[in-house]
Amino acid sequence: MNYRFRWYDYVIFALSYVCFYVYIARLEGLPLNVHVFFSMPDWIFLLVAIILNVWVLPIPGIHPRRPAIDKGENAPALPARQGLGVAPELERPEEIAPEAPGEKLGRGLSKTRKGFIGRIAQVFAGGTDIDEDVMSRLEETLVGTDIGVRTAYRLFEGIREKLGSASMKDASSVMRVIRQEIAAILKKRQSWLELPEGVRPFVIMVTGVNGSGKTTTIAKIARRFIGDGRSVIIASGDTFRAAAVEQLEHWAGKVGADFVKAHEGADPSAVAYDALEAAIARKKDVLIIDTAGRLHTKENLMEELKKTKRVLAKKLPGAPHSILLVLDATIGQNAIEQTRQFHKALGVTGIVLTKLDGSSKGGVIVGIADEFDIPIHYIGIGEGMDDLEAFDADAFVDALFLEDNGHEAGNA
Ligand SMILES: Nc1nc2c(ncn2[C@@H]2O[C@H](COP(=O)(O)OP(=O)(O)OP(=O)(O)O)[C@@H](O)[C@H]2O)c(=O)[nH]1
Ligand SMILES: [Mg+2]
Repeated sequence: MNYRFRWYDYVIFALSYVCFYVYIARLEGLPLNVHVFFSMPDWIFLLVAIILNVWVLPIPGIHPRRPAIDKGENAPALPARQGLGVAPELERPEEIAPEAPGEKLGRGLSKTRKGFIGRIAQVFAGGTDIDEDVMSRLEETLVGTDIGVRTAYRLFEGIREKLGSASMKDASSVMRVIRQEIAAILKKRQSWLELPEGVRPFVIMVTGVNGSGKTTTIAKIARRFIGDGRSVIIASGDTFRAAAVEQLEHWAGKVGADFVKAHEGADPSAVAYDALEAAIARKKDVLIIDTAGRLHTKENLMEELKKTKRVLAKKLPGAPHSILLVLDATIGQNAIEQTRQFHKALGVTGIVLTKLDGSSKGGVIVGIADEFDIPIHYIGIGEGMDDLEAFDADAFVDALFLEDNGHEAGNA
């Protein structure tokens, strides 16, 4: 397990050894140039040394330290910090045993598993040899899935090439090759959203069409950061609907983030500017800005988002450090076109694919990963605050190829 130590942890650690030295030095009569503490009893130094040590070291039961942020399956299970206004229902009850790694993801991907990998597996259901007939059915099936036509052909060519170079002519060998090809595509896009040292506040602008899950995802991300001990401030750039501002304020309160209030109809970029000023003044680690998903026209929306981006950069060079695009997996291939449009207008730096739990069209993630050189940071697999996972390509592929009997299809 990785633990996150701050600079002052190292200082305190060093200090504890200074105290040890003073204690030993006084007992043994070693040279000691510090005379100021001479009236204190020796045991005080030993006690201070022990307390400082315990403060720094992760000791289960006494001082369990928080794991480092976004390290795969550890991250979602992070407990929320006490005293930050976290609603009781958001906390994971102690007595409920945590799900085994991958179990939740396996459940979340069950529909996509059937709708994507299940369809491919059907091609080989007859158990016949892999002849030209089967291969052309495979090609047709791939084109018919949600990965997009271009990716389907690329994937098919990759499979054919691999099959040609080796004598793998049974169904399980072909499934293994398909699995490898999909894993290779997804792996290129695995990149967790880490806060770089020295960037404060780290500004995240969250974009995406109406209803894609932006606001919910913001709350989930904020909760993860807060669970890791970071301070978060949230602002609503979706000022076109009073309900949108209220929804975000509600979530900010629940996860224990500060909220910059904006009134309905306010200029979204002015709200973003004020929020950034507040984040700087309050020395927050992270600022997350929600944006509108729909305006009168698509052009209006993109212009508004570009303006917000410009205003942020003017106030703080380098901001926004992350432009997240939230995509709804239930819309399938349309997510590819949405990515194209948002990326062209804004230069998206990371993707969150939501609602995988409710979609059989999650195969679109392969198309997005294949077509765009944009990291996929998170996937949403439910409406709950813990139902956001850092995208882990291996775990994702394992869950995707999980068979109903719990075995993995196409695994070597
Ligand atoms: N099942 C499931 N539902 C989700 C997920 N993420 C978001 N939702 C639901 O999707 C609906 C829309 O989510 P919002 O967060 O309001 O979406 P939005 O993009 O902010 O929407 P607008 O503000 O209208 O543009 C809500 O009912 C969420 O609970 C997910 O990963 N899984
Ligand atoms: Mg919203």
